[in-house]
Amino acid sequence: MDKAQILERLKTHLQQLKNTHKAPRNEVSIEWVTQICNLIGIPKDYAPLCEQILSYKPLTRLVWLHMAECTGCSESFLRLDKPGVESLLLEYISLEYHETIMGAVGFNAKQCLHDTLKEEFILVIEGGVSLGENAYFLTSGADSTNGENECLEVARHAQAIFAIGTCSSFGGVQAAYPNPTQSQGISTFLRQPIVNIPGCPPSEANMIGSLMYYILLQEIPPCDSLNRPLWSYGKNLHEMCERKAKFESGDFVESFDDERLQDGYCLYKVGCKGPYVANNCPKVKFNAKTSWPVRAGHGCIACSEPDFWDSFGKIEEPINNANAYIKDKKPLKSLPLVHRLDDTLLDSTLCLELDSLSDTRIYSQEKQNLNLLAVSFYANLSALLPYLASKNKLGARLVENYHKWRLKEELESVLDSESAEDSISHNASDMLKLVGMMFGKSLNHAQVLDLAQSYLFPHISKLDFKLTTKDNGGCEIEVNKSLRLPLCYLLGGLEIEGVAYSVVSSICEILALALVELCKIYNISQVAFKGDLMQNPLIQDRLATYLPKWLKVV
Ligand code: FSX
Ligand code: SF4
Ligand code: F3S
Repeated sequence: MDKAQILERLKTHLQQLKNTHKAPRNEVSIEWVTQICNLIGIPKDYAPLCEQILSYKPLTRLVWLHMAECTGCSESFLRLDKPGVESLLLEYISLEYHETIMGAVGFNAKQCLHDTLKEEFILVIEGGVSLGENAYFLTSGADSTNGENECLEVARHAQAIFAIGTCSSFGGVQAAYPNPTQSQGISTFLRQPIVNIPGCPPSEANMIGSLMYYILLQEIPPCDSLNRPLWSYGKNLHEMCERKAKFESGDFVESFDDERLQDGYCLYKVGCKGPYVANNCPKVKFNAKTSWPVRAGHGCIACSEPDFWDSFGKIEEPINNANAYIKDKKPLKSLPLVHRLDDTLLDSTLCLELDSLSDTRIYSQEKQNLNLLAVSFYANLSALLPYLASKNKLGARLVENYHKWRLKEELESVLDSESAEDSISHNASDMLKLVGMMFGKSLNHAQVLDLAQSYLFPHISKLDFKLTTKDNGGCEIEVNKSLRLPLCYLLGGLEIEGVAYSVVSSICEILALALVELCKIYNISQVAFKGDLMQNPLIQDRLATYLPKWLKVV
C-alpha cells in the first residue's frame, strides 16, 4: 500500500466507526500511537487519524491458543511497556481466552472460548501442533479437544490468524530432528491466510506491531514469501547490528571470556548467525527495548528462521560442514545451454557467456560482438589488498588483520607479484582463483567450484556487489569493494567451502540481476547461456534460482 492508499484506508475506517459509535470510547496516548506508526510504516502525519480510530474503536477481541511450546512468546508479550500490557488489555484489546493468564478455569474457561467464537475476533496461536500418531497430543481442558482440532475449530471463525513464535510459524524446537511428535507449524494444516511472527520468542514489538497494523488498517501487513511481515522481517539483522563495523574490519571475539566482547567486537567466530537472519532485533530489542542477544554478548542463533535448530550447525561455532545436519539437500536446478545462438533468436535474446577463457559478457547480437556488461576487478591479492586498505579505516584494519592471520596460519606473504594494472581481469572465473589465493592456496576455478559444491548448508554469506546501468545502454557490476567480504568471513572462521559457495552464489545473483535489467532496457524476455563455466551444476542452479519466472530460457 502506498501513502495515499494508507490514508484512504484509515479515513474509511474512521468514518465507519463514527457511523456506528456516537462518541469516542476512551482517550488514547498520541505518543504511543506515533511510536506504533513509526514502527509499522504508517507515515507519522497520520498518527492523529490512528489516534481517533483507536478512541472510537471497541476493544478488539483476541483469542490466544497454546500448542506445543514453552510459553516464552507469552512471556515476551507481557514485557510490553508504554503502554504496559495491562493498559493495552484494558484500552485496546480484550483478551478473551489465554490459558496461562486468564482468571477462569475448567468449564468456565472453555465457555469463554465458545462464547467468543460467536462474534468477531483475532486468533493468535502460540506453538506448533503435534500431528503424530497419538490422537491425544495437546489435549486439554474440559471438553478434551486435541490441539489440531481446537486450532481447526477456532480458526474457522477467526477474522485473521497470527502464528506467534517460530514453533507456530515453522515447527520450531519441538519439530527438530527426530521430531517424535511430528510437530509442525500451523500453516501445514490450516488453509486460511496466516501471518507468521517467528522468533523464539519474537519481540513484543513484532507481536504488537503486527496486531496493531491489522487493527488500524483492517488488513494483514504486506509479507515476504514465508508470510512474515515486511516491516519487521524485511531486512537482514547483521546489516543493522551494532557490531557490524568490527565484522567489516575483521575484528572478532575469539571466545566468550575474551575481553574484547565488551568493546563491541563481532561474534561471528563464536557462532553468530546474524548474516543469515531476516529480523529486526537490533532495532526493536526485547524487554521494553532493554537489550537483544548480540548486545548481551551471545551470537544470534537464528531463532526466527525455519529449521533453525537443525540447519545452522553448532550454536557457538561458525557454520561448518563437519557439524552439518541437513534433512534434505534440495536437488540442483538445471538450465539448458546453447553453443551458438540461432539466427532467428539473435535480436530477441540476451546471451550470458561465462567462459573460463574469455571475458564474462552479456550480448544481444553475436555478429556485432557487443558486450553490454562491464565487469572488472583486481584478480591478484597484491593489487586488491592495497586497494581495500586505501578505501577507509575499516579496510585498512581488515587488511592488517588479514596479514596477521596469514602469518598465524603460516601462509606465504602475498605482496610480491604483478602491478595493479596487470592484474585487472574481466573474467568472473578469475574471481574464483582469487578466492583460492585468499585461502593461501593456488587453486584453479574448477577446484574452487568443487569446494563450493561440497558446502552442505543452504545459507549464503552474501557479497554486496552493486549493479549500475550506464548511459550507453549497458550495465556495470562493481566488484573490487565487495571482495573485502570473503576476507571478513574467512577471518571470522567460515570454512573455505562456505566462502567459495558464497562467492559463486553472489556472482550468479548479480549476473542474473544484470540480465534482468538489460532485458528490461531492451524489452527482451528471452535469455540464453553459453561457455564452459555454464556447464557447472552449481552455477546453473544458482542462476536458475535468481532468474524471474517471466524470463524464458532458450
Ligand atoms: Fe517458546 Fe513460544 Fe520458542 Fe516456541 O515462543 S520461546 S519454544 S517460539 O512458541 O513459547
Ligand atoms: Fe553482529 Fe553477528 Fe553480524 Fe557480527 S556476525 S556483525 S555480531 S550480527
Ligand atoms: Fe533470535 Fe537472533 Fe533475534 S537469536 S532473538 S533472531 S538476535
